[in-house]
Amino acid sequence: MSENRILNPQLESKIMSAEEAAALVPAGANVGVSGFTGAGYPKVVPVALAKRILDARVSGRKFRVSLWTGASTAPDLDSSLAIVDGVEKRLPYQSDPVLRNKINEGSVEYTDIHLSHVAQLAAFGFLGKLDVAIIEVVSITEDGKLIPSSSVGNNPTWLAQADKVILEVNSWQSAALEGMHDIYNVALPPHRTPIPLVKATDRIGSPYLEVDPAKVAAVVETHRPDRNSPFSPPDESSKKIAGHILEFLAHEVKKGRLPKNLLPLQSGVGNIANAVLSGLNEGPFENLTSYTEVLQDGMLDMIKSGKLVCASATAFSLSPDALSELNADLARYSRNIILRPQEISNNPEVIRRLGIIAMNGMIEADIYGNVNSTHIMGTKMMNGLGGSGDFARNAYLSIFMTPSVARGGDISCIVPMVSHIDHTEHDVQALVTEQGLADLRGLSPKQRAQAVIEHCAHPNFKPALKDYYKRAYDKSAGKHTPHLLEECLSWHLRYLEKGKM
Ligand code: 0RQ
Repeated sequence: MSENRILNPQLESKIMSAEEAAALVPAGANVGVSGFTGAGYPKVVPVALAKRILDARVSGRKFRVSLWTGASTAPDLDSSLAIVDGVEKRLPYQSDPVLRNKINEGSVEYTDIHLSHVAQLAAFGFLGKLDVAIIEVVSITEDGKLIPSSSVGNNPTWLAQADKVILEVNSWQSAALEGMHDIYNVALPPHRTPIPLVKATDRIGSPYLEVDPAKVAAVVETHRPDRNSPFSPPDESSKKIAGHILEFLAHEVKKGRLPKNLLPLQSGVGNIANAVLSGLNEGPFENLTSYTEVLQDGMLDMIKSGKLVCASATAFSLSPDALSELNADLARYSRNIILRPQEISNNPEVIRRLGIIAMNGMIEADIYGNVNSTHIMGTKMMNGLGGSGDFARNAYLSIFMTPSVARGGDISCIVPMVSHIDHTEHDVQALVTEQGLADLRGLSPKQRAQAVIEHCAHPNFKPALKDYYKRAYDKSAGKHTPHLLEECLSWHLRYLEKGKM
C-alpha cells in the first residue's frame, strides 16, 4: 500500500491479517458491522469469518453470529455469512437474496427495526450485549481519530458499545471523504436535549469517529471497492409515477403550501425513487435540498446540475458508474454533502422540524391507504421497512409509490386489505401509481377508499375493487371503514392458489 492511512502508532501496532482478526470473533457473538446500502461495510474480515464458520461446521461444531448493521450491505458480508449458515440473527434491514431465503425458510431470526431506533435499543441493551464491532474507516489520524467511510450508519453506537473493535482501513475509499461527515452523539433519556439541527445544511458535530484505543483488538488493511448495484434506466411506469409526483408538487407550490424550492426531500431506494429524482432534475424546481437516508445517482446528478444545493444522508447508494464519478471528483461534492449517523439522518425530531417531503416505495396498499412495504403475500420478507417509517410518520408530506400491478399484471398492488401493515393509513398522505396520485390528506376512510380506487388502481382491477367497496359498504355492520372480513384477503389467497389475483 503506497500511502500510509494508519498514523497512530498504538493502532498501527495492531495491524494483522483478516484471518487473524476473524479469529478474534467468538462463536455466538453479537457482531456490529459498519455498512449501509452497499457502502462502507467491512470487506475482508466477514469473508474470513465465513471461512472460519465453514471450517467449524465441517468439523461438526456449530458456529453462528448475530449481525447488527446500519442497513443492507453487500454479498461479501451478508451472502458470505448466510451461505455458510453463519447468521443466527440479523437486524435492522437487509436486501440480500441469500439471506432473504434463509429468513424466509425460518433459519435466520430477523428483527426489522425503524433505522432511527436501533442506536437507542442497543444502548439500553434490548438487543443483547455487543461483543465485537467490525468497522470500515478511511484512515486513522495521528491522535487515533477515525475518518469515517462512505456510510456512517450505527458506527458511533457500535464503537461505543462493543467490548472489542476490529477496524478495516480501506485505502480504496477516497481520502477526500475526510470532512464530509458530521458525527453527533445523541444523549440517552433522561439526559437528552434538542438536536441543534435546524437546516439540512447544518453541521453540529465532529468529522471524526472516536474509539477507545484499548478496545481495538485488530486493524486490517484493505483495498476493496464498495459494491453497489447498477440502476436500470427508468421504465415507462416509473416515469409516469415521477410525472404525477412532480405535477402534485407544482400544484402544492401554486397553492402556497410548499415554497418554490420545496422542502427537504427524502427519497427511498430503487428505480422508481431514482426516476423521481431524474424528473426533479429536469423539472422547474431550483435550489432544492435533501434530508434523506441514502444518496442515490439521481441526487448526484442534481448536485452536478446545480438543482440540489445540499444533500444530507447517512450513506451513498450509487451505481458503479456514479461511484467512480463521485470518487474522481469527491472534493467538489464534499461542499454539498453531509453524512450523519442514522440516528440523526432519520431522526423524527429533525424530520418533523424540517418538514420533509418523504417518498418511499411500497409493495402494496389497500383502499384505505394502509401500506405494506415489506411482506410478499403476507408472510415472506422482502427487505425490511428500513427508514421508511422514520420518515413517513414524521414528514410534512408522506408519499408512497408503486406500479399499480406486479408480476406481469397478475397482482394488483392496490388491494382490499393489505396482507401486512408497515405504515398505517394515519402515516400515509399520498399514494401514487402510474395511473395517478391520490391525495389522502384530511379524508375519512370512505373518501380515501374512493380516491385510492379512482386514482391508483389499474383498470383491470378497478371494477373488482369498486364492487368490493360497494358490497362492503352495503353489508358492513360498521360504515366507518367498511370491510367484508371473510373476503378482504381473498385476493392474496387467489394469487397463492391460482397465480393470479
Ligand atoms: O419481486 O424481484 O422477485 O421480481 O417485489 O419489487 O417492483 O422491483 O420494487 O425495487 O422499487 O422495491 C417496497 C421492496 C419496492 C422497496 C420495495 C415484488 C416484485 C419484485 C420488488 P422480484 P420492485 P422496488 C429508504 C426507505 C422498504 C424500505 C424503504 C423497499 C419485488 O422500496 O424495500 O422504503 N422498501 N426504505 O415482483 C407481491 C406485490 C408486489 C410484489 C412488487 N404487490 N405483491 N410481490 N412485488 N409488488 C431506504 C432504506 O431504508 C435503506
